[in-house]
Amino acid sequence: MPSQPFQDDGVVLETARPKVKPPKRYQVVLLNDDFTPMDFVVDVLTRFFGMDEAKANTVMLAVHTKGKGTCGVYSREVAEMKVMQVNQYAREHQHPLQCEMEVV
Ligand code: TYC
Repeated sequence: MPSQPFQDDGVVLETARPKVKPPKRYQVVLLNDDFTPMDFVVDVLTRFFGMDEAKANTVMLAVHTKGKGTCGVYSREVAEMKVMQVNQYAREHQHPLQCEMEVV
């Protein structure tokens, strides 16, 4: 049995500080325009954002009336991919639909 059972060899213990911040999140938004057909926007929302028909209709009408609307919130990489896919799909179909991402 040592004479000093709590001898710590001079080691100083400090409370650990968190070294990393949680990663930022990004919302993917659709912008309204006067030319993209409503049916096409509903197709985009079901195809790329996993919405059912009813939810896609609600979001499409919100974008149509308010000018802009959120499709979902993702990591930067996933949000970038969705924006690229939606804009490419819209161009392939000759629609001016615009999709963007914004940090939350
Ligand atoms: N405003 C379009 C129309 O009346 C429909 C529309 C909705 C377009 C949402 C884009 O992000 C959009 N045909």
